[in-house]
Amino acid sequence: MSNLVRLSFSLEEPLLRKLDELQGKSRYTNRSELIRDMIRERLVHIEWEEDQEAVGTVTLVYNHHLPGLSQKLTHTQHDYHDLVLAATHVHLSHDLCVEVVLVKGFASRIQELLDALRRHKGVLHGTLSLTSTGIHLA
Ligand code: NI
Repeated sequence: MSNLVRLSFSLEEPLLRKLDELQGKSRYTNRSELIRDMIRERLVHIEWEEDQEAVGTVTLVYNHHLPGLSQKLTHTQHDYHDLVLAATHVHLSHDLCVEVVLVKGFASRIQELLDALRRHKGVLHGTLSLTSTGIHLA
């Protein structure tokens, strides 16, 4: 772990109140923890903007009764096999399935995979949760 450095900086009073509100809502025990996480959050957004390598999960809810849909979704994942680390399928109900795909790769290609999966008829919802490989955050 890196050495801690103490620093001081100036903030307008209303902004300081907002910071303390954020700390209260997020249940951080002190401002330093909150500010550290805010800096990391910004760094991760810059990684995405610069299309660096990212890690994420694609979650799809779909109706498996549509002819060939499961096969099409598998086929699309094979098209992006260099991104896919793992996939888990759960039968949600008689009709519906959820599939969670763990991915690692350039942020833009992960977004491409999500778009390609969502385009298939019968996919009711698809989301992407993107995070960092963590390499540039330590
Ligand atoms: Ni299923």
